[in-house]
Amino acid sequence: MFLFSREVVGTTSRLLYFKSDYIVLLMKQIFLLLSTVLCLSLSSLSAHKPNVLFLAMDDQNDWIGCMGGHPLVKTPNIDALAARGTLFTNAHTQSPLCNPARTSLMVGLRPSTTGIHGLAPWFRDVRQWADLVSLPQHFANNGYQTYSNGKIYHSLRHQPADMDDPEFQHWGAIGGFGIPKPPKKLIPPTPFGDHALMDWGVWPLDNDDTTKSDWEVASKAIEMLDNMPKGKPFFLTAGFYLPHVPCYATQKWFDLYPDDASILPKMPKNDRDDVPFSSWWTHWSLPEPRQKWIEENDQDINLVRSYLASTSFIDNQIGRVLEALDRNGFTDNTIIVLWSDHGYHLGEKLITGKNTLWARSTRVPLIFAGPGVKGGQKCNLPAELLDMYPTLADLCDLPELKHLEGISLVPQLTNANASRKRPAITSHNQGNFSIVSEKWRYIHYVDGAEELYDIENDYDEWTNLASQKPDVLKKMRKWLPKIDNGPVEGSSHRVLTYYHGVPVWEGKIIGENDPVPHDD
Ligand SMILES: [Ca+2]
Ligand SMILES: [Ca+2]
Repeated sequence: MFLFSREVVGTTSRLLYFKSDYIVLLMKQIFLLLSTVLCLSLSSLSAHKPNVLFLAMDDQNDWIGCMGGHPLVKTPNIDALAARGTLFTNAHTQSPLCNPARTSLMVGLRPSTTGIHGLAPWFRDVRQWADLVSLPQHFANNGYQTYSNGKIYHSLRHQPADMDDPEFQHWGAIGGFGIPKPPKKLIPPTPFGDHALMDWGVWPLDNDDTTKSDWEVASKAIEMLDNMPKGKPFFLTAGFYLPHVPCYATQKWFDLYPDDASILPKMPKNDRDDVPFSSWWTHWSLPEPRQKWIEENDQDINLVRSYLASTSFIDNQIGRVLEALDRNGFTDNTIIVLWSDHGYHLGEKLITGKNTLWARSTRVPLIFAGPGVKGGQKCNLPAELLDMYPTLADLCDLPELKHLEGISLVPQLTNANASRKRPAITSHNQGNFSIVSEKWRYIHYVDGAEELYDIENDYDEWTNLASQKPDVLKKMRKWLPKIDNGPVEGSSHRVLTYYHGVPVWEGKIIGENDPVPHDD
């Protein structure tokens, strides 16, 4: 219309032209003004969004002061965080193994859905899951700057070159296991090939923590906080490697614990007499020594003390990062979440390591603190690491992603007694599940064998009640996931399959009369 007016000759039409030109200009200005207001309000909205500090421990079981898992453990910084936030005392991993556990919590899907059961593959290499929006990507898509330090994914420590959509926008410390490393292992050769990671003890000897890789993970996170650009909210991670083996710590952390049997967990020698034999299939042959080897080689006190020392050292690193958060004035507007990917046995049920469906493997620390989280709460309702994704999205008012399999814990973060009907479910390879309610742990193995523990009265899960409580079994079985996918293509390491009644561990058939490896 305006263009047409321009082409008409004559005073009236010229007037029309000027009028219309003025209107165009006016509309342009209004549009500009509106866009500026919109941009300003969006950026101020995003500037006021809470930051997220995502803190991870590796293979940390419930031996944390505020969780009561070990009477002597010293974790003052984690306990202080729990005291000003909400601690989930009945939180469980979705898998007792790094890759499936971490993939699950980072993409919000169960291992029994993705088929990621082993230490391989990396989920982006699976065509079906390559484009999943991970937790940090969801934050990046909504105006956050994302920062990675240390171990968050199982094996990803830097940005893959061929990836358009980065896992994180900024990469800090890579970290690593057992760095610095002693010139040779500190303990005697272990079964299953004397694996380099199966080691523990005082190292380095100079009592200097600053050369340790987890010190560097904390330091880099601190440096990022000290230099954080203003104006955009951040999602910053610090993923620590300890207390994953090798459990090396300096002498000062060992000095926190007596060098005697008082630090050992209780472990009745006959504890597996009432447990199905198929429980052995989930950890059939592994580098982690059985308790028999540990005792024969006089390593029980040494291992437990090394694990406890490592936990206290990591607690100290967490304290350093929290101090930097505070010093930079971020504490009031930052949601802190602390988690571990799964637990670890230190002799209970006659083994060391993970890969079981019992409490020591599945029960993990899970603490939230910050805006929107009530302080000083303990929530005993079941919670899953899978819930972190929808919870953080909910707390930061990000768009809801319908495909996520977790449930937001925001109701419990404001009221620890808010109703939650779903139990916590852990799987370890196809067909093996643990289901935990407030009162019970139910375990179902791939061959149909079952266990049941009254976790309210039998915290250590010593007495299998499966044969005595048919009604409870019936109720718990209803929670077995309907989706139970086998290992995805490319799966390897700690993969168990079971076809036509034949268990196969890492590609080798487990014979009906085969003795348990390294146990006899
Ligand atoms: Ca782990
Ligand atoms: Ca028992």
